[in-house]
Amino acid sequence: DTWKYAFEEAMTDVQGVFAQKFKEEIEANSDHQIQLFPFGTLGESADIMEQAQAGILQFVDQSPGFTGALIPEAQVFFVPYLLPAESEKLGDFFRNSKAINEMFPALYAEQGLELLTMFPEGEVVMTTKEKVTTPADLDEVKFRVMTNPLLVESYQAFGATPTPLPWGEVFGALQTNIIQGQENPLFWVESTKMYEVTDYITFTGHNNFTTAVMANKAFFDGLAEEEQQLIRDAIDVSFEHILEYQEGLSERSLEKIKEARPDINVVVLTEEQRQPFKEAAAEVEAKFIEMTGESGKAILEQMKKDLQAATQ
Ligand code: 6CS
Repeated sequence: DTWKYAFEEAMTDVQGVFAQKFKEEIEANSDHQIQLFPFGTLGESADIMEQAQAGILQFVDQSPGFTGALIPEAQVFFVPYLLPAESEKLGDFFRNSKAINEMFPALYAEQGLELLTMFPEGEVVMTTKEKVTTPADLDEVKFRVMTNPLLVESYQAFGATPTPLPWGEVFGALQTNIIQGQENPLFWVESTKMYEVTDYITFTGHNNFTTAVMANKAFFDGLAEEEQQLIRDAIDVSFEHILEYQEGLSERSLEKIKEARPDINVVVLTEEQRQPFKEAAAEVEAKFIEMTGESGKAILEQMKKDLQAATQ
């Protein structure tokens, strides 16, 4: 039989490389086939999630940036400066985190989803049309964020006018100046040519991009134990593969961007310049707890413990 797996990026992007490894592992170790659906083949992120919940797809990669409406606690990934921006320290966090591996699966299960893994996709940078070194520079800047209430809060706290949009609308909206900024990891800035429609790349250090892979839960629960193990093993191999694949990827992507757009401006905020952005984080954290109550608070506390254990 054929299992369908949709994701939010192109085949050659990070989610695509993960998915291709997963497919390779499943097909090498079983008679199952995996059919991959990259971005643009089945709709936006929200569409593929609906299809996975309905059981039309067996697997889906949806980033927490789009899962906030469904699972408010997933917005914890948008408390600024919670995750270290650099990816190096995140492998152990995602491998061992109790919040990720024990608490989140129960929340995804309530939505008919078997959470299989979460992994980092790289340091998030802002790309804008004007220079940004202070929150005041974001005043009047319509800044695109993923469709997630807490990200809206973050960018409000950063001084911008947050504009939630699905991915498919971002390039055009920048081109026509409906928005003037967006945030994403560098591989994505490069592969989607964000450098053609924005002129400044700013390293603020406020986040690393997290994504999540899940299965339709009824499908997964209906599998024999050996098949569930086959899937878990393929996920583990793909997880290690994607971390390795990303070593140096941000640096290489930045080089490619500079080659394609020699006059691009790259600004790395100093520790001092980051301070006002860091101060905004407390407000966002309070909002997160307001939105998610005890359940969110417990996840946030556990995440902090897990991060400390992984990064000390
Ligand atoms: O910003 C977004 O919407 C997209 N960013 C990444 C890195 N992957 C998929 C997502 O749709």
